[in-house]
Amino acid sequence: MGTPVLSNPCTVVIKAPTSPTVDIARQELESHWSLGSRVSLVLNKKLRLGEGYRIIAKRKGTSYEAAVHASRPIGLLYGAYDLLRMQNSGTLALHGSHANTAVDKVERPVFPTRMLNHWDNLDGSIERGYAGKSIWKWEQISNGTMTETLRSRIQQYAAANASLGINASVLNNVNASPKMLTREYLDKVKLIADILRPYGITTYLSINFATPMALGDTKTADPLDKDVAKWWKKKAKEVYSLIPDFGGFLVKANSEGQPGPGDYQRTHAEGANMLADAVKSYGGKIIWRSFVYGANHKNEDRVKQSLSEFKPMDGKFRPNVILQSKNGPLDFQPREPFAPIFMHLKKTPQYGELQITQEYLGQSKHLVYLAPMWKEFFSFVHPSLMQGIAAVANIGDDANWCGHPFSQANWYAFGRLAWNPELSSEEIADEWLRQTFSMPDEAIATMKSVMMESREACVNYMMPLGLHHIFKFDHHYGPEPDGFKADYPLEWCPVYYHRADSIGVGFDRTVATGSGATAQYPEPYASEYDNIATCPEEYLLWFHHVPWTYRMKSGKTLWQELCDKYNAGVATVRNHRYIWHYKMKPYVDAERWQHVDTLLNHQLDNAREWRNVCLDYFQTFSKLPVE
Ligand code: GCV
Repeated sequence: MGTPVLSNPCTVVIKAPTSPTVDIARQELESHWSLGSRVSLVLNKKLRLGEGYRIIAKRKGTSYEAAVHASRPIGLLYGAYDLLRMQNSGTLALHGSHANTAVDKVERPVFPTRMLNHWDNLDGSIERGYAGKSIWKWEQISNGTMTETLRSRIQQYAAANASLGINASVLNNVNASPKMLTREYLDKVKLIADILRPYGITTYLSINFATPMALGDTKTADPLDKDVAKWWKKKAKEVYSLIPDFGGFLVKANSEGQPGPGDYQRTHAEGANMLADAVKSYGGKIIWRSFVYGANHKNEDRVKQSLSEFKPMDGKFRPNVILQSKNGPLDFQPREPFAPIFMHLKKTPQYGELQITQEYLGQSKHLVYLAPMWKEFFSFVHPSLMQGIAAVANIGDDANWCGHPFSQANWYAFGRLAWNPELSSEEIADEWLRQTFSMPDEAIATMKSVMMESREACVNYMMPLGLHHIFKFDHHYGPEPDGFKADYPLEWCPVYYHRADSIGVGFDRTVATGSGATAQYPEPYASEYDNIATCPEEYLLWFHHVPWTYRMKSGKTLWQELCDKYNAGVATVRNHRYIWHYKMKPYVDAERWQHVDTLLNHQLDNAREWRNVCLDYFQTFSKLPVE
């Protein structure tokens, strides 16, 4: 996301009506484009490019002639950022072997909605946030103004997102405070929305389903109660009078203690539809999360519950309701099979929900590049099954935004994949590295392999072969395979998930002897996952309870393979730490080098801890030697 500072600003020729968005595009190019003295921005509605753009750039002698054509101002801005990305990642350059002498390309985003979900609370804390406090400094906004520091930070946030094509932002936590919808806060939200708008970002809010009752305006939050419906209509009118292009509400209902229609024996569809009616005339959307468990399907395998709950409701939602589901059926684990809900609901628009903040992947302490994980998801769930893609942000008020210097690559990768899920993880890593560090090609190649190996390494040192959710309670950082608390829901306890005993380990989800979760998958996956002989080994212990001495494809026993995977995970981190420590110092400024070096040392300690704690614990059941 870094850009070089220019000594000779270029001239931006604008063939478009003036607009704040075009103005930003002009300013960005004037300040950062250094490969030519002229760039044209041409708006032509007839091009029908939607949010997309066409870039034509040609090297002539010692500079490029470049033009961006688009049918909307936002297309010009996206095109301007793409030109800068090509410049800063060396795709366009006046020297060097990577550079293209001519480019003529058309770009259109694949997902219509490309959204960040902030889990930011009004008190400035962030649920699962590891990069400082919330960037929305609510206390710095009052009487229709905000501090200049805050305005500038929000502008930088908007520019960073627009440079990736992210076009929607939900400002607050899905565990939402009813206060969010008070006039006091809506006035503040309006000011933020005004800053985000010219960058093509639509503002959304998460809501607490019981808001009218919690604020003392109604006696109930029952969605079929007339006063409640009236309250929401009035509130929608108020919101849209302040923010005419407001996107809509994101709702976590009847999940992990949040209120919802179920509190009044109403269905999710009844709850969502009441809200959908309130925002419909303004073009608003209700994004309803399918992340529910423990209410209506108490004794069912947790990974089955969301589909069991929502499948019967397919076709019962208003057209402006979207169901948003996490990529896997459980909860953002380092590796999960895909969530089958995406294939089953045929009449309900759906968004996928990814998690950029590394709640279960070492938080902001581990270098784990997430693009390969998200590509894995898209390889099963075709992007055409989703109208949008959302991701839980990893952004905070730390100077470097995301805590770990390499965590920024995950924000970057999400935006790039939301624009084009066909991009490869390597391409994205390459782009990011070249824009973030000034390294020679060999060092870029080395760090690219570090990034590419990092997610598999994390799976290996935390939960290989399909193990899942054996994290320490509450903070979800370290290992706690023996975790069990009688006063907690069983679905929060690690022992519920690995089911280790003297025979073997793993959750039997087969149809014949287990929970039958395999049957929720479409063919060929259902049969493949159900049969221990054909189940991919990376999902083995997710779907099967496997004897310790079971022969794996490698010829080793399960126990041996488990030990080898844990060791491999640790060895990869050790190597990554070695590479950074001994090879990267010349190419990175002292502060960032030191920061990453310290974090990699820490990650190596953690990886060893994971391996030792897990193998020691599982050995009490397998009774086999750890090599
Ligand atoms: C916002 C997991 C997290 C919770 C989060 C929840 C959700 O359970 O640990 O912090 O709550 O998912 O996605 O709603």
